[in-house]
Amino acid sequence: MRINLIGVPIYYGCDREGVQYGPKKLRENNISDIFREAGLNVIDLGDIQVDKIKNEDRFKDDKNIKYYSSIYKVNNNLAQVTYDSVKSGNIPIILGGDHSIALGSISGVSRNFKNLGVVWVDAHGDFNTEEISESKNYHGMPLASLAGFGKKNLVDLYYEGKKIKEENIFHIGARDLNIKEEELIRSTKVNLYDKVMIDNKGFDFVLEDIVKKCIEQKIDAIHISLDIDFMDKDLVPGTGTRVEGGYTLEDTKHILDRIMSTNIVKSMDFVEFNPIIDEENTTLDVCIDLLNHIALLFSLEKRLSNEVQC
Ligand code: 5AB
Ligand code: MN
Ligand code: MN
Ligand code: MN
Repeated sequence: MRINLIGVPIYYGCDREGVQYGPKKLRENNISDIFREAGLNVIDLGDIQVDKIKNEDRFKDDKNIKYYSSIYKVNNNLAQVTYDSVKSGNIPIILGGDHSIALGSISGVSRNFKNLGVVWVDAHGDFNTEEISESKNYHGMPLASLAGFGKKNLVDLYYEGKKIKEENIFHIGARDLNIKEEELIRSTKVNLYDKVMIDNKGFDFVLEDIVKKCIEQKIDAIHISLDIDFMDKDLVPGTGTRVEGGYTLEDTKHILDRIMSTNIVKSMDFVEFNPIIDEENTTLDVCIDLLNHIALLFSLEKRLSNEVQC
C-alpha cells in the first residue's frame, strides 16, 4: 500500500484566487515527509494540469456554471489518476484546490469500488444544482452531481451514470445551506448530520450511526472528502467560505479516528486551503497538524494489516 499525493491547483470552482496555491504551500512544508516519517510509502504524483482561463470568460461555456469546460476537463483527468491509483491498491490523497475537485476524485474511485461510501465533512451542503445555485460557483455543487442531480454531462463524467448511491453519502457538519439546496438534499436518502443534530446528539452518536450503516449497507470502501471550513471560522482564516459556529481541530481528528478505524478508507480529498488569505499561518498549521494525524492513522492501519497477514 502506497500513499499517492495528487495536487489539483484550481480556483475555478470558487472563483476566488489563492486556493490554487494550496498544494504548493503544503509541499513547501514537506507534506511527503509527513507520510514517510509515519512509516508509509509515498509517491507524489504531482499536479493535474489546470489551463489558464481569463476571468471575463468564466460564463463562456455555460451560463449557470462558471468555468464549466475547465472544471469538466480537470475532473475528467483527475478521475483517471485516482482510478489508476486505487486500482493498483494505493491510497490517493487529493490536495485542492477548491472542492470542485471532489467530482473527479470520487468519480475515479467509484469506478473501482462498486459500493463506495462517501463521508463529506463540510460547513456547506455542496448540493446545489446549477439551476438553484445563487453563486454559480461549482464548489457548491459537486456532491449533487455525484448523486445524480443537475447537468447531465457532469453526472456522466468519466463514466455514464451517477457515482454514489444517496444512502451511501454521509454528510457531517452542515450549518450553511441555501434554501433550495436544503430542500433538495432533504428530499434524498443522503444521511445529513447537520449542526442541529450534532449539537443535540453529539459526534459519537453520529459516528456510530455512520459505521453501523456502512456495515448494514455492505459498503466496500470509504472516501473522505474533507473541506477545512468544517472547522470554525476563527480556526481557519485561510479558507474562502468561512462559517461561524463550527468545530475544532480535535472534533475533526475525532471524526477521522472513528471513520478510519473501519480500515476501509481508501481515498481522501483535502480541500479549500487558501494560503494567500491565511493569517500568520494559522490555517497552514491546522492543515499540517491534520495531515500528521491522517498519516498516523494510515500507518496504524498498515501495521494492523501486516500483523493480520503474519
Ligand atoms: B464549499 C454556497 N452554498 O453555493 C454556494 O466551500 C457556498 O466547497 C458554497 O463547501 C461553498 O456558493 C462551497 C453559498
Ligand atoms: Mn465544500
Ligand atoms: Mn465548505
Ligand atoms: Mn469553501
